[in-house]
Amino acid sequence: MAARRFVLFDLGGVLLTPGPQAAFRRLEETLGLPGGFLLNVFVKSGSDGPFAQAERGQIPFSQFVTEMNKECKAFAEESGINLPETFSMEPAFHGMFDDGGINKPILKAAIMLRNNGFKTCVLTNNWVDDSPNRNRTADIFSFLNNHFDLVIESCRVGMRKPEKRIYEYALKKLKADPQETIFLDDIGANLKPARDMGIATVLVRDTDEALKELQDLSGIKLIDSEEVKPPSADPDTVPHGYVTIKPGVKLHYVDMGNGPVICLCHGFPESWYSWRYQLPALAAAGYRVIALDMKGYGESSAPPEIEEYSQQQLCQDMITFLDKLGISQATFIGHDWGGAFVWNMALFYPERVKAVASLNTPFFPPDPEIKTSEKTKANPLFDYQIYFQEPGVAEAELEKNLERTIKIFFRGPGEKDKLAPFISSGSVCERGGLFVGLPEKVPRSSILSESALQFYVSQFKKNGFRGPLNWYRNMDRSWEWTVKAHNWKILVPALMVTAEKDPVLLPVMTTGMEKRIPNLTRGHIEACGHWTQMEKPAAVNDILIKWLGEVHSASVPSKL
Ligand code: CPU
Repeated sequence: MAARRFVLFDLGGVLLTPGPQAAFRRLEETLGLPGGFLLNVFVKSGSDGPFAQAERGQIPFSQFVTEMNKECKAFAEESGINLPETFSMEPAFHGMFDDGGINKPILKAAIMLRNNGFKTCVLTNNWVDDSPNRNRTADIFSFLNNHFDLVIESCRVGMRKPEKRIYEYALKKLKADPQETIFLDDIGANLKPARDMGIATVLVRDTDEALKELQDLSGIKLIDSEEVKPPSADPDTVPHGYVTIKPGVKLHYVDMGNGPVICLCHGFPESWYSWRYQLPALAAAGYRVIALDMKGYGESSAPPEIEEYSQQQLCQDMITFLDKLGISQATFIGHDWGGAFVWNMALFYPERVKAVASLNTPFFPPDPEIKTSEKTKANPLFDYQIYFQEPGVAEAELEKNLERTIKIFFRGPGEKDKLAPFISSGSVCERGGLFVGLPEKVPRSSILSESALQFYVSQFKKNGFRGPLNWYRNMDRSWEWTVKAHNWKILVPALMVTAEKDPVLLPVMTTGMEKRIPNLTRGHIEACGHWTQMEKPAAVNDILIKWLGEVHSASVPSKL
């Protein structure tokens, strides 16, 4: 028998719960109507009545409601039921999913199947929604379009379940055979024609039961499986933007979603792509997410001068970037060097910063008595930063074999292989190089897929490591700038997320941050090393979305 490789999901009642039938019951209860009244009217109106017409897209929702109200009145009269003068069935469709919403375990299963090479499809009977509530429908469909390979809406294709031709249409679009396909619906009558065609069907009454059946049919472990990786932004299809901040210098960014602006600032040696698992999740949560290639990286310009990468210059660049995009305020989230940078944005430009969050990087206020270069020399963990000072030296080592460089950097904590779990950041000067003593052939870590590795390599091919290393070469220039704020407080809403196993930015380094950031919120991720966003993407997304919701509560309703 052919292996099942395609899965069709019904929407209302399967992916969204509790579904239309529960909404009908609620309206019946509110109006004191006999149970099943509305369903009876629907059944009676038949396969050419207003509901079927709406589902085939022949009439929009508003017209369907007018017609259906007439039918309800006629049916009530016939059956001696008292309908209030003002009766309308429209409220049954209002907030139909407000009690529940997306069925998370089913969505998780759909994502896992897709991550395992299955093609996933939503097959829904729906209508053209011109109701005042249509923005919610828009949120739902734009979310589905991003999480499934295909979304088939009956009202767009002029056919509806249980007509056989809509199943044939779905199979043709997916290039699937019935024997390769599984279909989940909560209405038995919708499953019947599909089953007759040879499609495996699952009647969804109870989520756990349905998942068991889906697991057996697909052969993929869907229950009690490990944390599922959230969907990733794809460099080829995500929207890209470019802002020229001065002649010859541009910043490149990726731009997803709609709502209050969030700027994501990556660290060394990374890319906008380090936020690939955060972009779709934050966009779906109701934000416009801008993930930059920081100056010196990827498709952004990489001027050669060291001063171009001072914290003062980088912050000024960011202000110009916001101005040119017409963005007055944004929430800044940074990791590693991006974290150090966003703390400075909050300190020096609080007007432009709605809120600030840092992954791994503590807020290190400058010591007015001791220059940063001296402080760095005194910390053995930061010895690599001293090695990075001499222009050209680390460039030569890191650019020699880009694939090896990226494979060495991006490793999780305690990965058992011939390499040390992480490059040793100490004694680098003494060893005469960061990679000295490491083998020529290095295995790729499980946190980095082959395509992610190739993407990072392609990005560093463009401008090499000079710009990125220049971020380290402004220690005392940036110290002089920041020292005037050595005792200023950060009062914008702030979040510090520590990563238990980061070997360079240790959680303990954040002790005492509350003195300077009195309203600091904290998050902590266990068993997480330095590359937080790709090591623990679901945990990062959960922490960020919860905190963003608190910070933006007045302006952002939760989307789904
Ligand atoms: C690890 C070990 C050696 C060399 C490079 C790395 N991050 C990768 C992590 C480098 C880093 O240096 N971050 C800075 C950010 C600003 C504060 C100091 C640390």
